[in-house]
Amino acid sequence: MPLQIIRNDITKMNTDAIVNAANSTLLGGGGVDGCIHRAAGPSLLAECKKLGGCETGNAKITHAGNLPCKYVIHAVGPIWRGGNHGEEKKLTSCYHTSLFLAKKHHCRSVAFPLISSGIYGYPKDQALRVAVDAISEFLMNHEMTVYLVIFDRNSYQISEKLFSGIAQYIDDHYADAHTDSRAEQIRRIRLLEESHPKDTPDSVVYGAFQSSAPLPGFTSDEITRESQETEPAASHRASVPARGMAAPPPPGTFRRRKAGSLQEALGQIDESFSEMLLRKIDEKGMTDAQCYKKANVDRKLFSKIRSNRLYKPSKPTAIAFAIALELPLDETRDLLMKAGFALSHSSKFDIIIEYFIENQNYNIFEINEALFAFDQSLLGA
Ligand code: AR6
Repeated sequence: MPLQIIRNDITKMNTDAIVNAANSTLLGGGGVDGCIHRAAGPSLLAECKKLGGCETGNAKITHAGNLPCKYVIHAVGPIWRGGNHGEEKKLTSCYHTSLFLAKKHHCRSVAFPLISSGIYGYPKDQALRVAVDAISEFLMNHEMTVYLVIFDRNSYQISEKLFSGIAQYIDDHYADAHTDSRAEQIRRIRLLEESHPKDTPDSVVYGAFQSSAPLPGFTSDEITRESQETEPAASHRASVPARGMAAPPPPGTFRRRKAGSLQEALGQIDESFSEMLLRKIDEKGMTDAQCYKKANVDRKLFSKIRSNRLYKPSKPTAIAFAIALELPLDETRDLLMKAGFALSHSSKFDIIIEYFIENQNYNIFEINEALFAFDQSLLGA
């Protein structure tokens, strides 16, 4: 995953470089600076003494002493003076300068603390925004794995408006799903069994669902509705062949066939996740790189998905692509279904995703900020 937000002590990070939130003397101090110098040992200070300090918004690199990383990049963030003294520009410059220094030293992975958000008093939600924007902008044009390391829960804040908007949305939707009684669940299973009787020996079921159990959080009604809704769209899609392959077979979520050879059976598989993804990238007029970068997905993983038509992504990866493609909810569900997943109101993670899609906010990094704030897995891979 090109950008990850994680909780850790930055001195424990085994990345090529870690970034220090230093002051302009570069001679050590409190906060993360103190932790890094203590963990690195005296050789770090000895090297810093030779650097002649550093201006605010800039960064300098040293070796890392006893730390597990190879380099320490000492970045000097701005002191918060109300926001009208070029703080944002200087903070952005800290991230960009550090990232370019890392690149120059062939680092493939870098870990940042939230620069300026401690002793220097930068409001935490704004410091996070600047960090995520600056790093994601860099990642649009460069290959690197960047970690934003959050030391303690209190040092991480998303904007109050966003937080309360999501909390309200979760409250409204989570409650619904949890009112389902056991009787209701049994009723749904029965319904599904009626619409999808158990296989007889001479028949086999192909399609998005290969078992008679509904996907977690998916009701049989939803499945029926889904199959009705997807049919016209799927027949339209059938006329657009996926790259390098024949047009997908005719639509239909459930199809019942006489058993034949395994090879014959496998030939009947619907358009796969990978095929649908590539088709949608083309339909949106995006390049592959634009899509996987917007999805916060590593280039190598994307190549695997592209070259293996039966690749099965994790749910966060599948959703990441739906976000990158800016798909509305119904199409997001279609794409997820190809990977065997659904969106459910029994899951906070799913509700948060739904919140962003309904609000047409497809900024994956902002979504990840929110997911992290609610202790959920992040999107991408
Ligand atoms: N790992 C990761 N993050 C940490 C760690 C750690 N071990 N320790 C603290 N943080 P700060 P600043 C977080 O105050 O605001 C020093 O004296 C912390 O929770 O370290 O840029 C320098 O010498 C906060 O979110 O840096 C400068 O004089 C973030 O790191 C001045 O402080 C930054 O907090 C720089 O102040």
